Amino acid sequence: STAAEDFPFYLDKEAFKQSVQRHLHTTYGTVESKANSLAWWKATCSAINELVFEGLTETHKKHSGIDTRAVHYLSLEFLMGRLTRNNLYNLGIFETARDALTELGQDIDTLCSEEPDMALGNGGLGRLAACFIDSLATLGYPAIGYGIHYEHGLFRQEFRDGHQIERPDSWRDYGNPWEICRPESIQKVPLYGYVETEFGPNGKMRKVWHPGEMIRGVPWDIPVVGFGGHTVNILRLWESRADDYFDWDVFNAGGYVDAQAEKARAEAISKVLYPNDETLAGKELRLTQQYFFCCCSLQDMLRRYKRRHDDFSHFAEQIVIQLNDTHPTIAIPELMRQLVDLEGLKWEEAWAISQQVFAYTNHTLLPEALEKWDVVLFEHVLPRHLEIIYEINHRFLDEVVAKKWPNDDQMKQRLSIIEEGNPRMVRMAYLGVVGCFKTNGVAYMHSELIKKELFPYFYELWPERFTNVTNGITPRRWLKACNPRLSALFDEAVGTHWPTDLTLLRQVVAKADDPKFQKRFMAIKHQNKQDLAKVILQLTGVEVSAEAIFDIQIKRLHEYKRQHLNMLHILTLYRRLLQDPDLDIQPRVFIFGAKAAPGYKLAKDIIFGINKIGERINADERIKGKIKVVFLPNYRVSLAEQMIPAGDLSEQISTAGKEASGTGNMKFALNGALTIGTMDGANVEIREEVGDENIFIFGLSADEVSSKLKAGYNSRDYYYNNPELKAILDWLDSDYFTPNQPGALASIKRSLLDGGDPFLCLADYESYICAQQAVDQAYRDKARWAKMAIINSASVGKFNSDRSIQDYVDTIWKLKSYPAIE
Ligand code: 26W
Repeated sequence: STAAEDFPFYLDKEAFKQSVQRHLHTTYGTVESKANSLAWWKATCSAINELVFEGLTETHKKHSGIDTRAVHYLSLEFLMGRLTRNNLYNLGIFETARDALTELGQDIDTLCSEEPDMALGNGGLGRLAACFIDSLATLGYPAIGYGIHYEHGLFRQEFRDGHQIERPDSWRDYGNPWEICRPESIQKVPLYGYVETEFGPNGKMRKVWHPGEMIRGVPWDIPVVGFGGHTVNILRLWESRADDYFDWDVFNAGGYVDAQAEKARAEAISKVLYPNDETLAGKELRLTQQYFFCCCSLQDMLRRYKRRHDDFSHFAEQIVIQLNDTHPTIAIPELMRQLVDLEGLKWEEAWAISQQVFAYTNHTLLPEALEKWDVVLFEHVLPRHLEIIYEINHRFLDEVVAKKWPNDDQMKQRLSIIEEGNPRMVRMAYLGVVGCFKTNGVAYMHSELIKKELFPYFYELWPERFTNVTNGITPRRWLKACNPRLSALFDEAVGTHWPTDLTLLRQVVAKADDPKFQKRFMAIKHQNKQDLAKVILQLTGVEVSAEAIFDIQIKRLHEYKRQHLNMLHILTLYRRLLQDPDLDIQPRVFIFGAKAAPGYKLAKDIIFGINKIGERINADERIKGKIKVVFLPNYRVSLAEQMIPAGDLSEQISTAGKEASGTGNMKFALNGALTIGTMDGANVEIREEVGDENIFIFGLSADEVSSKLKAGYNSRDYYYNNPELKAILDWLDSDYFTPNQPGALASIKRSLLDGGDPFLCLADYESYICAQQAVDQAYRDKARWAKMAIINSASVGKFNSDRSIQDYVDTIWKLKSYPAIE
């Protein structure tokens, strides 16, 4: 591990021990003989916090002292997971704490698993935000994350007879030791009501919004400890509360009960994270959530700015705001409102500032994920913002579009932020592109598709606004903390600086052929697989062998990610084994983890299908345990940390052109799994880094996918032309996997045939099966596999999220680094 002297907060074991004991007594009012693991964990956190808060104060002093430019990362999701282990590693005191706790009779792993995951996100986008704030603090950049303090994060998933059941997630039930409430920074948020045009004393016209309701936003700060402990930034999450002033009105009118109802309505805003990923529901509460946190965050920024400046001439030098997808784009008209209506700036001045401040990251090309809001709903919730959007749009169409394409009404319609139709809709992605100085995609290929397919005319208008920043992952959480065995091996091989300079691992490529190194590398993988096998047994009751290939697909359940293509491979192998029980295949365990959006019927059917197929296969003695299938319930960050170090094969099999980037693919490669994948998202760049001979690429390219769809794709052709494919699909109509429930899996087959197979599973089936055969062959040659695994692990330094952040800094944010503590 990194040398203690590299860290500013060296704390010896005795001091840590005493601190934990003191907190056990004086913070939690208990004693060693009574305390359970939860109490010990909390006391440990309090001991850690003594260092964290010191770093927080120092960072705050440094950054406010020099009045520095800072990035404000607005995101509806931050998928933080657990923080204890992460904070210990980032402070450089993990070993100290572990040994201190051992002497207190406590096991650090047990204590760390007392912490509930902070599951304030759905998937890739939320986890990316979490990796980014880790990297920002590690690199010493002035930064703040802004989001919502959801009372309930993403639902907890249980299986009942193979079906997904959603249960509420309550991550703060017993208090969260990391968060600090900041009532001194409460903000007020207006909603509903109407707008009036008034004339001021000078005869100047102005718009006045008379809100129908006022909500309070209460900030909770989560300290974000950078690796090395030199900077501690904050994540500021807003909780909604009823406004007391409003309560009093209703109360005085004799409406005590009504006042309680008002309170419940207000608190509903931050009650629960929407569990939809890639599909929008158009719900009023979701728009309210988006506005609520943007409004609070902007007021917070303006308040801080105004403490040091008496006009807005330096605003765009001090502040840059990154919008994590379109979810916070309402911040653009909100800044205009605050500057024009509240601060009295001229429209042109305010717009010039606004245009220099905002940048937008797009995370998806799927049409069903592109946010649009019904104009009528919008006007009801945010009447003033709709006016402002009309004004932005009007000026854009008249001054920009009409200049470039004179007398071209069709072009105006195409580019309008308002989509004409019934109903009329506000296109949030267009508002993003028009209101931001940069729009970026999250992998090279995705950024190209944004220019060519998603916003071709905007690209023609403003080519300089479009750019790429390839995603990354923090190597602290996704290697150092989750895979201590491999980390120790790398420490030995290249020294201890790889957690901040991941490209150092390239040196390990030279050892990829060394039999001794291969042995050690694969022994570690084997131990990690044994650990996961225990978890699998505990969670599913299924016994699996660490000798088998661990073939893992973990990500949200979605048709475009094609968990059902993986399922078709499983069915193929199973059928072949039944036909020939002596078939020579490498034993495999197929491991899944995925949550389906509660309203996404087919996604839930696929989960059910995999569970049922697994039950049948796992119980079938004829195949002698050659394949097993397990679906681990309640996939989340902390489970990913146990699964990824144990992966042999990483399934990245989305339809080409659909996965913007993927980040799980990076985590697996870094931990020595080989990728089987399509030419999609960041897979393309992973292939570039590891070399074509160290990855299993299959399937249609994005170009081939779109030409096939244009030419009229007929999945039935594949069904009728491939008897094996036909047989396994027909299996789904039977009750073979669902005794007494014939046809319970038929919806999956139907989607692939009658449904037209929109994500081309059948077109890619044969190529996928071939690639899987190549995997099987490669695994037989232990030395070859080891070499490939080592090369993967050593070659993906590019995907360090520190590099992503440095790219954002260089091309978009233009920040300077100011580590607070030397
Ligand atoms: C409106 C509903 C909704 C909710 C969430 C639409 C879209 C989303 C997200 C954009 C979904 C998401 O997490 N996208 C993923 O973002 C990752 C980080 O950039 C990428 O690696 C994934 O490819 C992308 O699917």
